[in-house]
Amino acid sequence: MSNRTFTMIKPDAMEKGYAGAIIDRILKEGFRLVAMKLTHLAPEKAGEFYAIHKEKPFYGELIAYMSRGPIIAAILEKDNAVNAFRELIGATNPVNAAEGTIRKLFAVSIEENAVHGSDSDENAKIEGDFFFSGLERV
Ligand code: FUP
Repeated sequence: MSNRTFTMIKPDAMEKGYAGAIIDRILKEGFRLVAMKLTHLAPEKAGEFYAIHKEKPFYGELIAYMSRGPIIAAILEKDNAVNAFRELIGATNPVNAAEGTIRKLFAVSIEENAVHGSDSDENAKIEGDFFFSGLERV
């Protein structure tokens, strides 16, 4: 089992100024930051990232939302990272998210749900590689 996962703080959470609180919560849960950057997805890049949802009715809105403002992308490390992080963020739809989870606290709706968390070790690697090519040094 891999000890890494990938996350994004999505545009709705960024717009509301929740980034600091979300990162604080992630660190307090014992995740270590492996890589992190603030970036802004072009619609084509957002479409590529969510290519798996291409045929879904919500795809167009998902791409418009994910590219409408800056996001923070990060690779996180902890034992059993993928499952531990999905537990921390809660269900995709905040209405169904458990009390105290990040989506329960900060998400608006299933469409604008504040954070992303990889759903498997394989996708964590693919998604991390999508944004980062290694630890950057200046
Ligand atoms: P999750 O793994 O919890 O991020 O959820 P999914 O991979 O199922 O969905 C990815 C994103 O698609 C969600 F974060 C928001 C969007 N989505 C919708 O807009 N409507 C839906 O009914 C389902 C997902």
